[in-house]
Amino acid sequence: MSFFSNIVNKIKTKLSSSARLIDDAYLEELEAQLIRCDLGVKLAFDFADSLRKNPCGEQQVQERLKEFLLNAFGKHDSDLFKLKASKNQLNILLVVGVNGVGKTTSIGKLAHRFKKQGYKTLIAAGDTFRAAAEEQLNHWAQRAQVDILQLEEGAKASAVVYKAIEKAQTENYNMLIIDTAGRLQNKANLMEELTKLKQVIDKNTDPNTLVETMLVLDSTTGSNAVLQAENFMEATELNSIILTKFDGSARAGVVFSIAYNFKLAVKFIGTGERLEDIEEFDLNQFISKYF
Ligand SMILES: Nc1nc2c(ncn2[C@@H]2O[C@H](COP(=O)(O)OP(=O)(O)O)[C@@H](O)[C@H]2O)c(=O)[nH]1
Ligand SMILES: [Mg+2]
Repeated sequence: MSFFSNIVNKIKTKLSSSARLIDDAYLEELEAQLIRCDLGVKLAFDFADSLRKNPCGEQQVQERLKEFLLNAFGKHDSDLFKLKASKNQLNILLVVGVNGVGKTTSIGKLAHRFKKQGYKTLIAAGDTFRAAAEEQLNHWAQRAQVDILQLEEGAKASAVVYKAIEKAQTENYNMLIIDTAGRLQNKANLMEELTKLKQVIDKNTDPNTLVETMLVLDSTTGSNAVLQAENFMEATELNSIILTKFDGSARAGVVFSIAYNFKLAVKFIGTGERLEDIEEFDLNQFISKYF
């Protein structure tokens, strides 16, 4: 049974009334279930409200939710979820997120993916805080067979980013993916560093460069992912999301919650630990799969 029919059926079993039109008790239970499924309070309330204003029978709830989500995320703009990279320009992906969400792994997978698509790809070891981080990124660079830029121990992340951009420009790379630290001495330091890295990028690139800050979120953390998104948005402008660990206990709801609350599109989904385990997000396919 799919994720959303599951929600609707749970409500049916709980409310044994066979009322044909949804009532207040039904709507309250629906809101609770949607929140439990990580769709977020705002989306759950707004959807219930739309049913209140324009009631329907229980049978139609699932279809109405599907419609609501498609409308909310721009039925006419499925492009929203697509990374607008092109080989005719330099594309820079600044990958941010807390420790352990899967930044380095996703960078390895993306590098592999873009290389296969014909991009000249460089990855930059911007997580200079943990010694093991560079080694791990190196390992991924080897697996993906792409070049890596790293500086001597103790170098600053901003220096890594500066050098990487310089290398990308002079050696005609068209894809640069930058790893960053997920934790520094404290949150303020981390946010300050990310702001600085973004400034270095903006200062050293021309308007023909696509610069995309991608926040990596672990889908298994549910609503905690939403809090992380809020924190990072305070520090820097985010452009999109990479949602990892979507294999196993997939929590589809969080995709919608984030997109709905922050108008941030999930562009890639990590589905495992292998090099190939990353997919481009496809809204229509995603909704069909879960309804
Ligand atoms: N199952 C699964 N594990 C993942 C995925 N992405 C990352 N991981 C695992 O999550 C852990 C942390 O990943 P890492 O890339 O080091 O996170 P970082 O600290 O954000 O750089 C590692 O054990 C990865 O193998 C995914 O899509 N699926
Ligand atoms: Mg890492």
